[in-house]
Amino acid sequence: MFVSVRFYWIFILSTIPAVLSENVAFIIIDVQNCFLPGGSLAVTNGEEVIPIINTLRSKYENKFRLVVLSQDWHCSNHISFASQHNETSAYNSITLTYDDNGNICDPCQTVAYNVSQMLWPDHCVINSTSAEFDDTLTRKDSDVIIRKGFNCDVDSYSAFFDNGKFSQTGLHKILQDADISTVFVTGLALDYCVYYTSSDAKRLGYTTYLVKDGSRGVANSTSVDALTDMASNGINIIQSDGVGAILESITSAAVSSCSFVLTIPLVIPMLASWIISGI
Ligand code: VGL
Ligand code: ZN
Repeated sequence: MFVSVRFYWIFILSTIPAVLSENVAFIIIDVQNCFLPGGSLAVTNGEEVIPIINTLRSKYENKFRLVVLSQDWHCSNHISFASQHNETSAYNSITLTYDDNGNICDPCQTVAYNVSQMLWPDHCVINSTSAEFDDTLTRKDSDVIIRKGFNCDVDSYSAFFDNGKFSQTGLHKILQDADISTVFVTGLALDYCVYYTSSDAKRLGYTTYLVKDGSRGVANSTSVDALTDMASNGINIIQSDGVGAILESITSAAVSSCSFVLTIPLVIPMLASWIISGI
């Protein structure tokens, strides 16, 4: 009896950290050499996101249950590279056609999906230096790395799905398995991969915060459009100095639900043991 009561208390107390720790993931999109100064698809001022992301990590590391880094990871003849299309140059858009299995076709017997594709300079080729994360970006062994865009025939702006929504990267399952309900998204580029990832996160049901100063866009007009669209879809656009207060409010909500949840297993046995022992 003594042993089982002791195990009971150990079990109850061991659940406290799990109930108290926030269900929050910090998602860092594509902070890779190819998108930084000197890279083939350098985002203007892209390097400015690095100290902001590193500061958020160092200040709130213990508040993020998961830190996720996505990595654009393309075959050398990727369909999104202008070099693979004779008549069209980079930064022009084309339409790609896919059959009902999600295989690219041209010509197609029947077109099942049309996917608009912006053509890019060659970038982030698998295993190249260009695809590596920036050296100064803080990283840990526990970071979750999500590679995307390695199917040569379809692009993948979002860290959740490819652009045709033919396949998942596995990120949603990883977040679900870790019981994540809130995500903070940062990185490059605001008007493409950050925008698509945040939009999918919100659609998948996560409370989504886009940390605006922790992100930079390829172009101003597409960045403005992306921000407007995200805001209208319920994504919270915030600055990095607002992250602390949001995490605090998530913690206090967790503390009150923890106290409530623990009332039954803690108070009832306590009262019972008082009654039994005649107090
Ligand atoms: C990206 C264009 C092409 C991005 C990736 O990370 O935003 N943009 N590939
Ligand atoms: Zn890419």
